[in-house]
Amino acid sequence: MIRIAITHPEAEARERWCAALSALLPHAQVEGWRPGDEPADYAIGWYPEAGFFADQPRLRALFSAGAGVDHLLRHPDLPAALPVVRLEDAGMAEQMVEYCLHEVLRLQRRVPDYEALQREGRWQELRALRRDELEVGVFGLGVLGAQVARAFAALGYPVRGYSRSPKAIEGVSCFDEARGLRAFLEGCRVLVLLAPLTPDTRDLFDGQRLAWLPEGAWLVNVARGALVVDEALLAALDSGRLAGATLDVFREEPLPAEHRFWTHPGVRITPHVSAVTLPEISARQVASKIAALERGEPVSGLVLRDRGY
Ligand code: NDP
Ligand code: OXD
Repeated sequence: MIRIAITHPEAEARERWCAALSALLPHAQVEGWRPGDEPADYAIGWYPEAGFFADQPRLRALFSAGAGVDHLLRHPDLPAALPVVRLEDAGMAEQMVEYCLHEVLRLQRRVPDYEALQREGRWQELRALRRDELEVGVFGLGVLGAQVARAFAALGYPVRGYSRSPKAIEGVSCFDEARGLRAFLEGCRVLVLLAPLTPDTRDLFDGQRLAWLPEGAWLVNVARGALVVDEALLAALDSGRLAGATLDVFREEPLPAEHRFWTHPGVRITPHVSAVTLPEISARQVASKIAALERGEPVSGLVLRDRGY
Protein backbone atom coordinates (compact mmCIF):
# COMPACT_ATOMS: atom_id res chain seq x y z
CA MET A 1 0.00 0.00 0.00
CA ILE A 2 1.41 3.43 -0.92
CA ARG A 3 1.64 6.06 1.81
CA ILE A 4 0.79 9.70 1.13
CA ALA A 5 1.71 12.41 3.65
CA ILE A 6 -0.03 15.77 3.78
CA THR A 7 2.26 18.49 5.12
CA HIS A 8 0.02 21.54 5.01
CA PRO A 9 0.29 24.08 7.86
CA GLU A 10 -3.50 24.61 8.03
CA ALA A 11 -5.54 21.88 9.81
CA GLU A 12 -8.64 22.44 7.67
CA ALA A 13 -6.66 22.12 4.43
CA ARG A 14 -4.96 18.95 5.74
CA GLU A 15 -8.34 17.39 6.51
CA ARG A 16 -9.83 18.33 3.14
CA TRP A 17 -6.82 16.96 1.24
CA CYS A 18 -6.88 13.74 3.30
CA ALA A 19 -10.60 13.19 2.77
CA ALA A 20 -10.50 13.94 -0.96
CA LEU A 21 -7.42 11.81 -1.70
CA SER A 22 -8.57 8.87 0.45
CA ALA A 23 -11.83 8.78 -1.51
CA LEU A 24 -9.98 8.88 -4.85
CA LEU A 25 -7.19 6.45 -3.90
CA PRO A 26 -8.87 3.88 -1.63
CA HIS A 27 -5.81 1.62 -1.69
CA ALA A 28 -3.48 4.36 -0.43
CA GLN A 29 -2.93 5.37 3.17
CA VAL A 30 -3.32 9.16 3.32
CA GLU A 31 -2.50 11.01 6.54
CA GLY A 32 -1.54 14.41 7.88
CA TRP A 33 2.17 14.07 8.69
CA ARG A 34 3.39 13.88 12.29
CA PRO A 35 7.03 13.46 13.40
CA GLY A 36 7.89 9.78 13.72
CA ASP A 37 5.31 8.61 11.13
CA GLU A 38 6.32 5.80 8.80
CA PRO A 39 8.04 7.21 5.66
CA ALA A 40 5.76 8.24 2.79
CA ASP A 41 5.95 7.50 -0.94
CA TYR A 42 4.39 10.83 -1.97
CA ALA A 43 3.86 14.11 -0.14
CA ILE A 44 1.51 17.01 -0.74
CA GLY A 45 2.42 20.24 0.89
CA TRP A 46 2.46 23.99 0.94
CA TYR A 47 5.63 24.28 3.06
CA PRO A 48 6.70 21.06 4.81
CA GLU A 49 7.37 21.37 8.53
CA ALA A 50 10.91 21.26 9.95
CA GLY A 51 12.09 17.65 10.20
CA PHE A 52 9.75 16.38 7.48
CA PHE A 53 12.34 15.60 4.79
CA ALA A 54 14.76 14.01 7.27
CA ASP A 55 12.09 11.35 7.91
CA GLN A 56 11.50 10.56 4.19
CA PRO A 57 14.07 8.12 2.77
CA ARG A 58 11.75 6.82 0.04
CA LEU A 59 9.80 9.88 -1.10
CA ARG A 60 9.18 9.70 -4.86
CA ALA A 61 7.61 13.14 -5.46
CA LEU A 62 6.42 16.23 -3.64
CA PHE A 63 3.20 17.78 -4.94
CA SER A 64 2.81 21.50 -4.34
CA ALA A 65 -0.57 22.46 -2.89
CA GLY A 66 -0.34 25.58 -5.06
CA ALA A 67 0.61 26.69 -8.56
CA GLY A 68 3.63 28.65 -7.34
CA VAL A 69 6.64 26.82 -5.94
CA ASP A 70 9.09 29.61 -5.09
CA HIS A 71 8.65 29.00 -1.35
CA LEU A 72 9.11 25.23 -1.74
CA LEU A 73 12.28 25.71 -3.76
CA ARG A 74 13.65 27.90 -0.95
CA HIS A 75 12.99 25.15 1.64
CA PRO A 76 16.41 24.51 3.22
CA ASP A 77 15.86 20.72 3.47
CA LEU A 78 14.32 20.05 0.03
CA PRO A 79 16.32 17.13 -1.45
CA ALA A 80 18.05 18.25 -4.66
CA ALA A 81 16.87 15.33 -6.77
CA LEU A 82 13.27 15.07 -5.46
CA PRO A 83 10.73 15.67 -8.26
CA VAL A 84 8.44 18.61 -7.39
CA VAL A 85 5.09 18.74 -9.21
CA ARG A 86 2.91 21.85 -9.13
CA LEU A 87 -0.84 22.35 -9.49
CA GLU A 88 -1.93 23.21 -13.02
CA ASP A 89 -5.09 25.31 -12.97
CA ALA A 90 -7.17 22.91 -10.81
CA GLY A 91 -9.94 25.51 -10.59
CA MET A 92 -7.64 28.52 -10.17
CA ALA A 93 -7.78 29.93 -13.70
CA GLU A 94 -11.51 30.65 -13.47
CA GLN A 95 -10.94 32.52 -10.20
CA MET A 96 -8.05 34.52 -11.70
CA VAL A 97 -10.19 35.49 -14.67
CA GLU A 98 -12.96 36.72 -12.33
CA TYR A 99 -10.55 38.70 -10.16
CA CYS A 100 -8.76 40.42 -13.07
CA LEU A 101 -11.99 41.09 -14.93
CA HIS A 102 -13.45 42.71 -11.84
CA GLU A 103 -10.47 45.05 -11.55
CA VAL A 104 -10.57 46.04 -15.22
CA LEU A 105 -14.34 46.62 -15.19
CA ARG A 106 -13.95 48.91 -12.15
CA LEU A 107 -11.54 51.05 -14.14
CA GLN A 108 -13.55 50.97 -17.31
CA ARG A 109 -16.72 52.10 -15.49
CA ARG A 110 -14.70 54.73 -13.54
CA VAL A 111 -15.58 53.24 -10.13
CA PRO A 112 -12.45 54.61 -8.38
CA ASP A 113 -13.36 58.13 -9.66
CA TYR A 114 -16.98 57.76 -8.56
CA GLU A 115 -15.81 56.61 -5.12
CA ALA A 116 -13.70 59.78 -4.84
CA LEU A 117 -16.66 61.93 -5.98
CA GLN A 118 -18.92 60.25 -3.43
CA ARG A 119 -16.47 61.08 -0.64
CA GLU A 120 -16.79 64.73 -1.71
CA GLY A 121 -20.59 64.46 -1.99
CA ARG A 122 -20.44 65.37 -5.68
CA TRP A 123 -22.94 64.28 -8.35
CA GLN A 124 -20.99 64.23 -11.61
CA GLU A 125 -21.22 62.06 -14.68
CA LEU A 126 -17.97 60.72 -16.13
CA ARG A 127 -17.43 59.08 -19.51
CA ALA A 128 -16.96 55.32 -19.19
CA LEU A 129 -14.02 54.01 -21.18
CA ARG A 130 -14.59 51.84 -24.22
CA ARG A 131 -13.10 48.36 -24.15
CA ASP A 132 -10.78 49.29 -27.01
CA GLU A 133 -9.30 52.07 -24.86
CA LEU A 134 -8.18 49.63 -22.18
CA GLU A 135 -5.33 47.49 -23.42
CA VAL A 136 -4.69 44.70 -20.94
CA GLY A 137 -1.16 43.30 -20.67
CA VAL A 138 -0.57 39.95 -19.00
CA PHE A 139 3.00 39.30 -17.86
CA GLY A 140 3.27 35.49 -17.78
CA LEU A 141 1.33 33.45 -20.34
CA GLY A 142 1.36 30.08 -18.60
CA VAL A 143 -1.52 27.94 -17.40
CA LEU A 144 -3.23 30.87 -15.63
CA GLY A 145 -1.98 33.89 -17.62
CA ALA A 146 -2.97 32.43 -20.99
CA GLN A 147 -6.54 31.85 -19.76
CA VAL A 148 -6.77 35.38 -18.36
CA ALA A 149 -5.47 36.80 -21.66
CA ARG A 150 -7.93 34.70 -23.68
CA ALA A 151 -10.84 35.76 -21.49
CA PHE A 152 -10.15 39.47 -22.04
CA ALA A 153 -9.61 38.93 -25.77
CA ALA A 154 -12.93 37.07 -26.02
CA LEU A 155 -14.67 40.12 -24.51
CA GLY A 156 -13.13 42.44 -27.11
CA TYR A 157 -10.36 44.09 -25.09
CA PRO A 158 -7.05 44.63 -26.85
CA VAL A 159 -4.72 42.16 -25.14
CA ARG A 160 -0.96 41.70 -25.11
CA GLY A 161 1.07 39.17 -23.22
CA TYR A 162 4.70 38.53 -22.33
CA SER A 163 6.40 35.20 -21.68
CA ARG A 164 9.88 33.76 -21.50
CA SER A 165 9.46 31.59 -24.60
CA PRO A 166 7.60 32.71 -27.77
CA LYS A 167 3.84 32.08 -27.80
CA ALA A 168 0.97 32.31 -30.28
CA ILE A 169 -2.46 32.88 -28.70
CA GLU A 170 -5.42 33.90 -30.82
CA GLY A 171 -6.46 37.49 -30.15
CA VAL A 172 -3.37 38.20 -28.04
CA SER A 173 -0.33 40.15 -29.20
CA CYS A 174 2.49 38.02 -27.82
CA PHE A 175 5.83 39.43 -26.71
CA ASP A 176 9.01 37.80 -25.48
CA GLU A 177 12.61 38.88 -25.12
CA ALA A 178 12.93 39.32 -28.90
CA ARG A 179 10.21 42.02 -29.08
CA GLY A 180 11.33 43.31 -25.71
CA LEU A 181 9.87 44.01 -22.29
CA ARG A 182 9.89 47.76 -22.86
CA ALA A 183 7.80 47.49 -26.05
CA PHE A 184 5.37 45.24 -24.15
CA LEU A 185 5.02 47.52 -21.12
CA GLU A 186 4.61 50.67 -23.22
CA GLY A 187 1.21 49.42 -24.44
CA CYS A 188 -0.26 48.18 -21.13
CA ARG A 189 -3.05 50.39 -19.81
CA VAL A 190 -3.56 47.65 -17.21
CA LEU A 191 -0.66 45.36 -16.37
CA VAL A 192 -1.51 42.00 -14.78
CA LEU A 193 1.46 40.17 -13.25
CA LEU A 194 1.02 36.38 -13.48
CA ALA A 195 4.55 35.01 -13.69
CA PRO A 196 6.35 32.94 -11.06
CA LEU A 197 8.85 34.39 -8.61
CA THR A 198 12.27 33.26 -9.85
CA PRO A 199 15.76 34.77 -9.76
CA ASP A 200 14.88 36.40 -13.13
CA THR A 201 11.60 37.96 -12.02
CA ARG A 202 12.50 39.04 -8.47
CA ASP A 203 12.52 42.86 -8.29
CA LEU A 204 11.94 43.03 -12.06
CA PHE A 205 9.32 45.77 -11.75
CA ASP A 206 11.57 48.51 -10.41
CA GLY A 207 11.40 52.26 -11.02
CA GLN A 208 12.78 51.96 -14.55
CA ARG A 209 10.38 49.22 -15.72
CA LEU A 210 7.35 50.84 -14.05
CA ALA A 211 8.24 54.08 -15.87
CA TRP A 212 7.89 52.20 -19.20
CA LEU A 213 4.14 51.84 -18.53
CA PRO A 214 1.91 54.52 -20.04
CA GLU A 215 1.02 57.49 -17.85
CA GLY A 216 -2.03 56.61 -15.76
CA ALA A 217 -1.61 52.83 -16.03
CA TRP A 218 -2.95 50.46 -13.37
CA LEU A 219 -1.00 47.51 -11.95
CA VAL A 220 -2.66 44.27 -10.84
CA ASN A 221 -0.24 41.95 -9.02
CA VAL A 222 -1.66 38.47 -8.53
CA ALA A 223 1.68 36.67 -8.90
CA ARG A 224 4.11 37.22 -6.02
CA GLY A 225 4.90 40.42 -4.10
CA ALA A 226 8.64 40.31 -4.74
CA LEU A 227 8.22 40.81 -8.50
CA VAL A 228 7.63 44.47 -7.69
CA VAL A 229 9.94 46.83 -5.78
CA ASP A 230 7.59 48.30 -3.15
CA GLU A 231 9.34 51.66 -2.87
CA ALA A 232 9.40 52.10 -6.65
CA LEU A 233 5.68 51.35 -6.86
CA LEU A 234 4.88 53.82 -4.07
CA ALA A 235 6.99 56.49 -5.80
CA ALA A 236 5.17 55.90 -9.11
CA LEU A 237 1.79 56.17 -7.33
CA ASP A 238 2.82 59.25 -5.32
CA SER A 239 3.94 61.05 -8.47
CA GLY A 240 0.66 60.19 -10.22
CA ARG A 241 2.48 58.35 -13.04
CA LEU A 242 0.55 55.23 -12.11
CA ALA A 243 -3.16 55.68 -11.39
CA GLY A 244 -3.32 52.81 -8.95
CA ALA A 245 -2.43 49.27 -8.04
CA THR A 246 -4.42 46.24 -6.98
CA LEU A 247 -2.22 44.03 -4.86
CA ASP A 248 -3.16 40.50 -3.84
CA VAL A 249 0.37 39.36 -2.98
CA PHE A 250 3.16 40.88 -0.91
CA ARG A 251 6.82 40.40 -0.05
CA GLU A 252 5.80 39.68 3.49
CA GLU A 253 2.42 38.06 4.18
CA PRO A 254 0.37 39.00 6.09
CA LEU A 255 1.25 42.54 4.99
CA PRO A 256 2.79 44.23 8.08
CA ALA A 257 0.44 46.68 9.80
CA GLU A 258 2.82 49.61 9.33
CA HIS A 259 3.30 49.11 5.56
CA ARG A 260 2.36 52.19 3.50
CA PHE A 261 0.34 50.07 1.08
CA TRP A 262 -2.42 49.75 3.72
CA THR A 263 -3.20 53.46 3.73
CA HIS A 264 -2.16 54.60 0.26
CA PRO A 265 -5.25 55.95 -1.58
CA GLY A 266 -4.05 54.43 -4.85
CA VAL A 267 -3.67 50.89 -3.52
CA ARG A 268 -6.33 48.19 -3.29
CA ILE A 269 -5.44 45.22 -1.11
CA THR A 270 -6.73 41.66 -0.93
CA PRO A 271 -5.09 38.97 1.26
CA HIS A 272 -3.70 36.52 -1.36
CA VAL A 273 -7.11 35.28 -2.43
CA SER A 274 -7.26 35.98 -6.16
CA ALA A 275 -7.19 32.22 -6.82
CA VAL A 276 -7.26 29.87 -3.86
CA THR A 277 -6.42 26.18 -3.92
CA LEU A 278 -9.55 24.03 -4.00
CA PRO A 279 -8.42 20.75 -2.35
CA GLU A 280 -11.27 18.63 -3.75
CA ILE A 281 -10.55 19.61 -7.40
CA SER A 282 -6.78 19.64 -6.85
CA ALA A 283 -6.89 16.16 -5.31
CA ARG A 284 -8.35 14.78 -8.56
CA GLN A 285 -5.35 16.14 -10.44
CA VAL A 286 -2.83 14.88 -7.86
CA ALA A 287 -4.49 11.44 -7.63
CA SER A 288 -4.34 10.95 -11.39
CA LYS A 289 -0.68 12.00 -11.45
CA ILE A 290 0.19 9.61 -8.61
CA ALA A 291 -1.57 6.82 -10.54
CA ALA A 292 0.46 7.74 -13.66
CA LEU A 293 3.73 7.76 -11.71
CA GLU A 294 2.85 4.37 -10.22
CA ARG A 295 2.44 3.06 -13.78
CA GLY A 296 5.85 4.51 -14.65
CA GLU A 297 4.38 7.21 -16.90
CA PRO A 298 5.57 10.85 -17.06
CA VAL A 299 3.40 13.63 -15.60
CA SER A 300 2.99 17.30 -16.54
CA GLY A 301 3.62 20.14 -14.11
CA LEU A 302 7.09 18.95 -13.17
CA VAL A 303 9.09 21.90 -11.83
CA LEU A 304 12.38 22.54 -13.58
CA ARG A 305 14.68 23.46 -10.72
CA ASP A 306 17.25 25.39 -12.80
CA ARG A 307 14.47 27.59 -14.26
CA GLY A 308 12.80 28.11 -10.89
CA TYR A 309 9.24 27.18 -11.96
P1 NDP B 1 3.06 28.73 -15.30
O1 NDP B 1 4.37 28.14 -14.89
O2 NDP B 1 2.09 27.90 -16.02
O3 NDP B 1 3.31 30.05 -16.17
C1 NDP B 1 4.31 30.95 -15.89
C2 NDP B 1 4.43 31.94 -17.03
O4 NDP B 1 5.39 32.94 -16.67
C3 NDP B 1 4.92 31.28 -18.32
O5 NDP B 1 4.29 31.84 -19.43
C4 NDP B 1 6.41 31.63 -18.31
O6 NDP B 1 7.00 31.69 -19.60
C5 NDP B 1 6.35 33.02 -17.71
N1 NDP B 1 7.67 33.41 -17.19
C6 NDP B 1 8.46 32.75 -16.31
N2 NDP B 1 9.60 33.42 -16.11
C7 NDP B 1 9.53 34.52 -16.87
C8 NDP B 1 10.42 35.59 -17.12
N3 NDP B 1 11.62 35.66 -16.53
N4 NDP B 1 10.03 36.55 -17.99
C9 NDP B 1 8.84 36.46 -18.61
N5 NDP B 1 7.95 35.48 -18.43
C10 NDP B 1 8.30 34.52 -17.56
O7 NDP B 1 2.41 29.30 -13.94
P2 NDP B 1 0.87 29.57 -13.61
O8 NDP B 1 0.27 30.31 -14.74
O9 NDP B 1 0.21 28.33 -13.16
O10 NDP B 1 1.02 30.51 -12.32
C11 NDP B 1 1.73 31.73 -12.38
C12 NDP B 1 2.01 32.25 -10.99
O11 NDP B 1 0.82 32.79 -10.41
C13 NDP B 1 2.47 31.21 -9.97
O12 NDP B 1 3.84 30.95 -10.10
C14 NDP B 1 2.13 31.87 -8.65
O13 NDP B 1 3.24 32.61 -8.20
C15 NDP B 1 0.99 32.83 -9.00
N6 NDP B 1 -0.28 32.42 -8.37
C16 NDP B 1 -0.88 33.27 -7.49
C17 NDP B 1 -2.07 32.94 -6.90
C18 NDP B 1 -2.75 33.89 -6.01
O14 NDP B 1 -3.75 33.53 -5.36
N7 NDP B 1 -2.35 35.14 -5.93
C19 NDP B 1 -2.72 31.64 -7.17
C20 NDP B 1 -2.02 30.84 -8.13
C21 NDP B 1 -0.84 31.21 -8.70
P3 NDP B 1 7.08 30.36 -20.53
O15 NDP B 1 5.65 30.14 -20.99
O16 NDP B 1 7.97 30.76 -21.60
O17 NDP B 1 7.57 29.25 -19.63
C1 OXD C 1 -0.48 29.46 -5.55
C2 OXD C 1 -0.99 30.49 -4.67
O1 OXD C 1 0.66 29.58 -5.98
O2 OXD C 1 -2.04 30.26 -4.05
O3 OXD C 1 -1.21 28.52 -5.86
O4 OXD C 1 -0.42 31.56 -4.58
